[in-house]
Amino acid sequence: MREVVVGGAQMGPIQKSDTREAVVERMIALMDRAHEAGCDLVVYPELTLTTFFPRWYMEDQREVDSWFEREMPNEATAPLFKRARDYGMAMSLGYAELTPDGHHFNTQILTDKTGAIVGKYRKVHLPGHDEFDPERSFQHLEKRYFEPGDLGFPVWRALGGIMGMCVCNDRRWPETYRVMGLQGVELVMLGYNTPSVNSQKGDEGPEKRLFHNRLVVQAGAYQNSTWVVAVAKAGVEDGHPLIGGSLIVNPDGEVVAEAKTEDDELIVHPCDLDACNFGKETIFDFARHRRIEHYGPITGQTGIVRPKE
Ligand code: CDV
Repeated sequence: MREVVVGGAQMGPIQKSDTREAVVERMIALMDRAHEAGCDLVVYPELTLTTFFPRWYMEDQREVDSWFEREMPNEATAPLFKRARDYGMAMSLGYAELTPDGHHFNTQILTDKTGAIVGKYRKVHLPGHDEFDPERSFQHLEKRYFEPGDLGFPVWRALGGIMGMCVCNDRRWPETYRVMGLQGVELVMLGYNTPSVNSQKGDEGPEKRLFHNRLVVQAGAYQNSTWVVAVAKAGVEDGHPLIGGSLIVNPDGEVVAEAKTEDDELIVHPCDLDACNFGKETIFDFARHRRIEHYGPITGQTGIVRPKE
């Protein structure tokens, strides 16, 4: 048995006016609860430190950059890293990263139990659009503010297992999990900010959105025989609702823990990484069963190529 006690630290809403310091206090309170629950690892959502700013259209690059972190840890997050170190707890959190040479990424990191950053992932599948879209009921400007991640889908040996990360929209794409699955991933950490209503389809509301959230996370876990921890930023941010529904899914695709609120809430589960072995050695033994000679279109094309009429 290789057990990692995992805490999914769902965050309630963060308003535009909330400071990073105030958010970090809330994150530390969740970490304190995780420590009491015996967690080895605590996972925070996508863009944990601020409101989901890509819903706001901005033209002034200085204003855009004010939502980004130039270093990690920094002054605002230092107390969080210190508390994690004091507890000997690993953590994963998402933030907007501005690199020294001026690149903008939607990033998730993993620290070990000493607080050292051992893994970095940059969101590959950026949803939304890059110009103001009057047709939508609200904006989703990730393509305006971020570049697609340039690190691929790496995995890391940490906490006695093989760990991977992705961010929000990545969870809807089977390729995300499979590339990590092909590296033997045993626990995928991800955060999300998912609006409760589809901005292009008003009748797609929270029930459907929560259904899709479970569907993709459960499928990704089962088809790659891995644990997945999916953590929301939830609730109403400056009038814009986000779904909750943070969940932990086992390698059989079953939900073993799920958040009940849209507030700061901790979900916990002891994840035995050895539970990944059975699926990886039987029905999803990739080496025996995958037929790569038929998978060319997956890496060879993006859009649909329909047969001729
Ligand atoms: N932050 C996100 O990536 N949100 C998307 C929305 C736009 C659908 C998501 O996949 O949840």
